[in-house]
Amino acid sequence: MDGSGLPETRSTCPYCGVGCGVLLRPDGQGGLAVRGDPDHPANRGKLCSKGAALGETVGLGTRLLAPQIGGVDVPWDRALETVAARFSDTIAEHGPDSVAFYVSGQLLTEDYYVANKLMKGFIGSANIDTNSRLCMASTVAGHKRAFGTDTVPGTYEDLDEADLVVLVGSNLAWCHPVLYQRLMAARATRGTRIIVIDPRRTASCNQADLHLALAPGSDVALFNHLLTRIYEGGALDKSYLQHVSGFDAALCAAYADDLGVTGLDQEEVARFCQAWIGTEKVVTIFSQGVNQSTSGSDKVNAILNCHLATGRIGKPGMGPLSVTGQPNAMGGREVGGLANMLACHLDLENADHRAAVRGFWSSGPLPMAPGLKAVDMFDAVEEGRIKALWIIHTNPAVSMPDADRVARAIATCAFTVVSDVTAETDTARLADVLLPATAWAEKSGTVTNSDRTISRQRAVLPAPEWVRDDWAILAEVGRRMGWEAAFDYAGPAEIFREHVALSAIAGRFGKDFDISGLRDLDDTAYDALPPTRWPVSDAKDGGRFFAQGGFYHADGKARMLPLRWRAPAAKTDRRFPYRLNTGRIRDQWHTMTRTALSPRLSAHLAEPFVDIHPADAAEIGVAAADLVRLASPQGSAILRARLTEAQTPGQLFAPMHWTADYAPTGRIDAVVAGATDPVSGQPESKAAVVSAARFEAVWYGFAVSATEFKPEASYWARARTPAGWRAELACTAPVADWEAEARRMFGLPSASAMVVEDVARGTARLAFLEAGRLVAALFVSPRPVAVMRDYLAGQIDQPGTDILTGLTPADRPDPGPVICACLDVGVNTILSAIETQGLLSVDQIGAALGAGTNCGSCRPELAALLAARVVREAAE
Ligand SMILES: Nc1nc2c(c(=O)[nH]1)N[C@H]1C(S)=C(S)[C@@H](COP(=O)(O)OP(=O)(O)OC[C@H]3O[C@@H](n4cnc5c(=O)[nH]c(N)nc54)[C@H](O)[C@@H]3O)O[C@H]1N2
Ligand SMILES: Nc1nc2c(c(=O)[nH]1)N[C@H]1C(S)=C(S)[C@@H](COP(=O)(O)OP(=O)(O)OC[C@H]3O[C@@H](n4cnc5c(=O)[nH]c(N)nc54)[C@H](O)[C@@H]3O)O[C@H]1N2
Ligand code: SF4
Ligand SMILES: [Mo]
Repeated sequence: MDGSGLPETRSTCPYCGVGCGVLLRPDGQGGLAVRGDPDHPANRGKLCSKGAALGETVGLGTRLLAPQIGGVDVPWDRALETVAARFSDTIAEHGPDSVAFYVSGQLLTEDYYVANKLMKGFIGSANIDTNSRLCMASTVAGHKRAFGTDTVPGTYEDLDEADLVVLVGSNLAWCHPVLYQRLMAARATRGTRIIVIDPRRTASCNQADLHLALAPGSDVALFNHLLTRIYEGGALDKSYLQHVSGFDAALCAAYADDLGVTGLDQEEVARFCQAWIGTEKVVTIFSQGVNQSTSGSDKVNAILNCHLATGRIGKPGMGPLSVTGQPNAMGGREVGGLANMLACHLDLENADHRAAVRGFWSSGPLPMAPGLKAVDMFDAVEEGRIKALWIIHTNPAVSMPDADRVARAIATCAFTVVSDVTAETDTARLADVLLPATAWAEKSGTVTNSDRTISRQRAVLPAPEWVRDDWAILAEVGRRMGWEAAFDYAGPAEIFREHVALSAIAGRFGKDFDISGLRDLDDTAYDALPPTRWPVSDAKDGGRFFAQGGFYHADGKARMLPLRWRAPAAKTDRRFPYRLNTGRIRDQWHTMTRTALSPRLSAHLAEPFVDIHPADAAEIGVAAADLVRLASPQGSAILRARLTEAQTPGQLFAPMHWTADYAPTGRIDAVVAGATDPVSGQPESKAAVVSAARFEAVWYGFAVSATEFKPEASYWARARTPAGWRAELACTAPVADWEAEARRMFGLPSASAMVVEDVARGTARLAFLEAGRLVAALFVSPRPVAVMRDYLAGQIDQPGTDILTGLTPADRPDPGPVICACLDVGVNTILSAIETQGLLSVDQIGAALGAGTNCGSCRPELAALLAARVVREAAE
């Protein structure tokens, strides 16, 4: 309970793998107040902008609220019968490998456990794969090759104790903001040094001591070089090396590799190596810049090689730390959710393990070989080899590489089921059957974060009448397919207990994933389960791994691997001269089905963009705010140009988030090829090759509206605002009658209109009023429209008399795009306070404006604004 008298419930944030604890207080009308849980070890009360805005995303406006077949609402009984019958019939006719599940690292452990049991245990195929293939597969493969198991050796506490933290292919400031804030706190108290290894300058570089902008894909060469320097610098831990095999071969290969391919300055590399070698307490954090590569597994092993050679692993303040992306990426690895894994870290290809699991489940024979990995799975769908596909809690028509082809494959599959919470996703539109799932705040279960901490997610909102939990839908289909006893679960606690019992068997096989210590958890204890780091057994409790060796290969040793750098699969050439990098922005989550519901989160970056170096922009004749058309052999995209020296010439960066609902030409995976790492099967989402050209529009527009609207134009991107919607538009076709066009777009046949048209200049400004208040406005120009966007969005529902200049009245400055999402402070407000009040630090900005004082996610950007000011002053 807190001061308001309403009960608060402890739960876990449903976004990133930091796994922050949240305290949720329902308002009794479907709304939710959210704050950080001060007692959760992952965040100790902190939240980032996305976590803090969770309350804005629980509305039912976009929810899928009833099962559908062919777009028509049907009773659950019919939907479930259809799914069970179609899967059973397909298996009877074409065998178990003709069906597949494509699931998600956002499923709860209990959901995931049931999905895996149904496919591997009872359907008898290993064709279950997950979006973790696009995310963590290279780390899983790297860990298994080095350690003999998929274990993260360290814990978050290591960040508090490290003296050097190296971020490799991780934009921690935006993607794991609460961990980043924890690192900043450690830096403030102990001066932790930070080195970022990333081809572009990111928000994570703002507080870094060194940024190595290496050539895309060249990480193996850099870490191979570090290994040779470790050897020459006398930093080997010879006594630790008795726990390690493969050192000589790894070192030989490292010497044979070519540092030159990194394109880095020798002196910078020397500084990096000196820092790494000279600092015992070093943590290397790595993420998608490492994993999403055709040499992703090798990149992971190149990093692990250096930690193994120095014995800097599993000890306080040191070790490799793979940060997981999704809230339950780790839990999915525990239940064996990938096509090449068995449950509880047991091995699909080990006959004893299979026999043990089969006995435990009382199932039929388990598949002996790995199933189809994500990219191969959708290839098989396209070729008609998969004839029934069930997609759960993921949006592959947006997030898979070669996304247009994947969408076509799904559309042509003989039978596709999609379980989602959102009625209209790009994937859901292609399904035969839609199954409505309970959403995050309505469902109950567990998730495991990046440092192996299992946390409870607890239902606090009443579920809409016709939605069901993912585990319950899967179990019901299992029962209807004829396996009543195996799927007869009363609730998530019972599933969790079964998972615990299976982990005890894994423990007896000597596996690391052992949570048998939780075996006596009754329903009440499960409900009350505090955050618990595994392993939890009579012999072990939640600590670090491998400080004294104890690896999981048969000889008990870790393996160092001989590695050689390999270039990304796609090569730039005259037709496709640019390297396209993709990734995340601070305030959107993946395909935006939840974060885009929040006007606050939508205000940070309101449309899809491509970051381009000014020299490249000049080359193709692109100015700031122009639109750019990217094309690859796979497809094309149109994005807003942002000119920035954060990019290296020849390289572009675009976000992964936009969908057909928010910006149809912004779906960046339409241009990304499906090349995969031969070891992990993970696609190379960060190194496509593209051409880039100015998109020649005959007019550009900016629109605001009180009600939802979907423009029709060659380019459009829309976003929610506090009072309605805003949109950017551009088109290659001229418009004859702007008023008619605007009325149609806004759905306002009879609102009173104010229209100012300058036919000679090709500009038009239109405002629509109802009862004297502004309901919509459109600004059109043959050049990208220069109006005060945030000011205009704020004029909806206001008297709206003199807005047609598109500029703010002198006494009402335009706040500009939101930097601080929590306190709603715009960039112009901050810049003007820096100027007029002479602010010198992030804390001073906080004191003056409040910005950066709540969740802290924007502090790196505030620091960057200050730094830009200093640079300008220096130049003046
Ligand atoms: N705001 C927000 N946070 C999120 C998510 C989100 O959608 N939004 N998603 C979550 C998920 S599922 C994940 S997986 C994580 C991902 O978290 P991150 O991996 O930190 O995020 P990304 O932006 O995908 O990529 C990280 C960086 O890799 C760099 N990179 C590209 N190529 C290379 C290379 O060859 N070498 C190196 N060293 N770096 C390279 C990119 O420039 C980019 O800055 O974020 C999680 N957190
Ligand atoms: N180009 C490029 N592509 C990428 C990446 C990249 O860096 N670059 N990153 C990749 C990575 S690391 C990842 S993790 C993926 C993420 O990509 P996706 O998994 O496709 O993205 P999400 O938007 O998280 O999709 C989750 C879906 O589940 C639905 N949902 C939400 N809650 C529930 C629930 O409780 N039950 C059910 N059944 N459904 C629910 C949401 O509405 C949404 O449709 O994208 C990958 N794609
Ligand atoms: S860092 Fe932000 S998105 Fe990640 S778990 Fe914490 S509050 Fe959620
Ligand atoms: Mo991810």
